[in-house]
This record gives sequence, C-alpha cells and structure tokens, in this order.
Amino acid sequence: MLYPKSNFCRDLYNLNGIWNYKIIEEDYLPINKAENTSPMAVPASYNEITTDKKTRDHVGKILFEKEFSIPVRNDLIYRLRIGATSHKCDVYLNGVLIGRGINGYYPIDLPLDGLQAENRLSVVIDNRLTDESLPVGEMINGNQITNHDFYNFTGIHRDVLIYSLPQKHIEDITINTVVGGDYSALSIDVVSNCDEYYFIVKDACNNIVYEGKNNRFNIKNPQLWSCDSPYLYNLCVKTESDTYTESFGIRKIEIKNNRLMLNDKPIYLKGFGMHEDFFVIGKGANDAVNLRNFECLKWINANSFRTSHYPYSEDIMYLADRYGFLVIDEVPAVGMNRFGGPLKIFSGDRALVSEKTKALHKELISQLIKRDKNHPCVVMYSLANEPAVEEEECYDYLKDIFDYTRPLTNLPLTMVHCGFSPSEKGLGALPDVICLNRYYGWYYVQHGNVDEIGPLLKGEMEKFHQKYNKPIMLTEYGADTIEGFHSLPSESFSEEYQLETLEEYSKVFDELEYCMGEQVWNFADFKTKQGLTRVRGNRKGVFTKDRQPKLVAHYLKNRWKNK
Ligand code: BDP
Repeated sequence: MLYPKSNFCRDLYNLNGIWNYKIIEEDYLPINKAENTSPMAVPASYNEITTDKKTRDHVGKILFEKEFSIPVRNDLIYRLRIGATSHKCDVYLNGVLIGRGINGYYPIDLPLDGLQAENRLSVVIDNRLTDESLPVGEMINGNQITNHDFYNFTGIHRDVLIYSLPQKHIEDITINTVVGGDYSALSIDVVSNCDEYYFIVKDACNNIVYEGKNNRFNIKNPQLWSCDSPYLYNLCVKTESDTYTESFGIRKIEIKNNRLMLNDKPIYLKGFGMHEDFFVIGKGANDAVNLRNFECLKWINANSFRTSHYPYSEDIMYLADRYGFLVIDEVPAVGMNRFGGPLKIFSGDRALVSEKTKALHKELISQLIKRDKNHPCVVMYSLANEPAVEEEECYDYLKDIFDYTRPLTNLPLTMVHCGFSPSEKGLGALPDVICLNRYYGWYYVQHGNVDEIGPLLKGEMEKFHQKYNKPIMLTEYGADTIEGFHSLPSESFSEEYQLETLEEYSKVFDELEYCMGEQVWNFADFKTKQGLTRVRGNRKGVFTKDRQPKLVAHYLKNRWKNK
C-alpha cells in the first residue's frame, strides 16, 4: 500500500481543515447533509476541543462531514485515503456507503468512483471498544470499560487525502536490500497492472546509482543506514503511464550473541515507549509536535522508541527514517488483560479475546508489515503488549500469532509482557528478544522504596536468561512524577524519586551483558481515563506534556551520551 504522493502522473488533494461534526443516533444514515452540526478540526480528537463534558465523554457514534469539489478527469482513477479514525468507521460519498475502517490506527484506502462536481464526504465513527476490536474493550450498561492506560480519543486523527492514479498504475512496491561485502543486492517487487517497469535509484545527492529495467541489481559500496548516519536513497519506479518514488535505507538487522546487530555491529537501544498525544489536538497528527518529539529524543541521546501501543502515523515513520531512530513497531493488541481478579480475558463468560480477535489481530499484523516494510527505521515488530500470559489459553493464542507472522518478515519479533515469570512453561521461546515491562519501586509492594529494585530485577533477568539464552530488554519502567514536586529525602511522585528509580534500573542493565536495551516509560506525560492513580493522566513522562525536561531527563542525557 503506497503512501499518496503527488507527482506529474498523480494529483493529491488534502481535505484536512474544518469539518462538520455531530453526535448521532445508532441508526443514522447520512443520506442528506446533516443539520445542526458544529465545526471540528481534522486531524484532531474532539475530546480536547469541546468544553462540554457530555460530548467529551460520548460513547457511540459521531458523524464527521465535509463538502468538497476537485477537478475530476474521466481518464483517471480517484482514491480516498483517511490516515486513521478512532475507531471503526463507515465512509459515505454523497450518501452512498463506499467502505469501512476496521481499526483506529490504520489507513483506510478506498476507491472514489462516484465523484461529482460537488461532493459530500461523511464519516460515521464508532468509538466503542469491544470484544471485536483491538484494543479489546467491553461495554457494560452503555459504559465503555477499557483495560488499557491511555485515553480513548475520538476523531479523524490523520490526514484525509484524495489522490488520482492513471488507469494503468503502480499499486505497491517492496524494496528488499541485502548487505554483503562491498555491495548491496536490491530486489524490487512491484504490484501493478502495467506492462513494463524502469527503475532509477538515486543517492542522497540525487546522483544516479542504478538505472535500468532489471528489478534485481547491486549497488557498489553502498552508504549504509544507521542511527549516526541515516542515509536514504530514493527509488523511482516508472511505467508507461505512472511513476512513484519511495525512499529506502540499506541496513542489516540481526539478533546475535544476545545483541541487536545493526550492520554487523552491536547496538544498545536507548529510548522510550511513547504515545501520540498532545494538548488540544489529542491524537491528531501534527508535524510540529512530531518534530519537537524527535528533537527532544535527539537532545537526550536516545536512539530508539516503541510505538506503544499501536502503529503511529506514516509521517512519523518517514521522520524516524530520516532522524535515524530504531523503531519497535507495535500492533494495537493491548488491553488483553484484566490485571487480576477472578475474571479471565481469554476464556469464561466475559472473555474478550476469541478466535474472532485472533483473526483481526493477524489481519492487523499483516497490514502493518505491508505498510511499514520499506522503512529502515523498523528493527523489530511487537505483536502484543502485556497479554494475560498467566491464563492457559494465552500461550496457544500467542504461538499461533507468532507462527502466522514469521513468514511475513525477516525482522525480529517480540511481544511485551508484565506478568510473564521465569517459571512459566515455554512462552519465552516465542519472541527473538524478551521484552519486559517492570515497575519495581512503583506498582508492587516496594512502592516508595528503590532499594529493592536492583535485587528483584537482576534476579528475574538472570533467570530468564538462564532459561532461554536470549537478549532481554526493558520496554517499560518508571515512576509517576509531578514536575516541580521536590522532596529530600525522596518520596514517590517527586522528581528525585523518578531519578533514583531510573538510577537503580540502570545499575542492573550495566551489569548484564545480555541486556539489549532500555526504554523508559514514558517519553512524555499523557492523557488517560480518570482514576485514583492518575493526576491529569499518566505522569511517568521524562518530559512533561509540553515537552520540557524533568530532572531525570538530564541524568538520562548524560548516561546515554556514552552508552
Ligand atoms: C504498563 C502499560 C502502559 C501503562 C503503564 C503504567 O503497558 O500502557 O501506561 O503500565 O501503568 O503496564 O504506567
């Protein structure tokens, strides 16, 4: 699935801006233009824009509508691309259903056949999370129950684009690179209804390094893509009627000797789990916020992040290629855990994970790999976050998910867990890297006491390593911290406590040669549902929500400079 771009064969129109929106009844159909609507920004979440509590907390259906007119040529094909709406949606053109979106974090790409001189695009969003969605959730008496810790933002969250294609056009391009000695072998696979292709590869200075009809060729002495030098080439595929240019990097990823190897050299992952979340825009895509995030990541000497807990926008992936960040790309399989209590999530009357969930989970894995396959920044796919591994059915479920994914990619696979203990039967055999989320010093009995972190964490990591002989990394650890709250000696929620917590974890990482990396939870404070442990959201950010460093950020900057 190619990202829409304009060039001399393809037009691109952007429908972002002010739309009309309205809370609607279950059976509403947008046959005619909606009345009594209010203006709403796209891309954005409406929850942070409205001042009305009922609207902010609405659970159900919402209509987004926009009238537009573009120059239409009869010899071209038109398609609509909505970057993401949370969550499911039905899309109508001039009152006629033209397609559906199945998930809140994936692009919807639909043919736009019935374009007229004046058009009305209606998007009916359903923001409910159920046993048929990912993240999974539950509706009880009209209330939305979620098991995940980020706000259920609603809206059209990414760009709305219309693009034209010639009748004979390129559908998809896959760029495979293999690094060997002083050359890189490229193989390019194109999906299209065209007859012949011509390939041009240019380096970063626009010098041609390959030109020809062959889709298998070598590049001599390639400049490799790395964190320090994120070198990008451009591949232009031309046919008699179409053309498309895609950037790519040449790099080699392997897991070897308990390390992530980038171009045959071990690289230690330093960074964060993140969220798409900012003041006012909620989960709405925004270039300025993306750049500020990446500038902060560079400043702090991070080299990686995880797209916790869903695929991030394609703009972010292109930027990560350019900045040289290593990305653990995660599917939205989150919420598959009730975190204790008698109710199970994989079985029983109130099960939320079923064969249906598994089918959706597989579909979303396959769509993500198709979407992100050409991004050099992706170094590993994460197939789930914190599923209830203590439930018997979970192992078979995950085994099936891993078996399904293996043939789809050569990249390492992981899943991220909190409950998983070294005494379990065989779960650690599934991933290539054991990724742990641990909150010693915070959620468990040791809250407020950092002295226990070291022995507990080290003991656990050692056991995992002895059992599986695989690299281990921490994908979450941290402490909620209110900026400006100081305490000597430290106590929880103070900036000192966050600092001491991270220092204790670091000591363990530095002792264990098989520790493959550290990703702190979280890059920045973010919005969650309201709760007794949430003071205007989750405050484990190393940066505040307005992207200013907390005390601990200076410690990490210094630590990561030489790590
Ligand atoms: C972990 C979750 C993450 C939460 C974090 C926390 O993976 O989404 O935000 O805990 O509670 O279990 O801070």
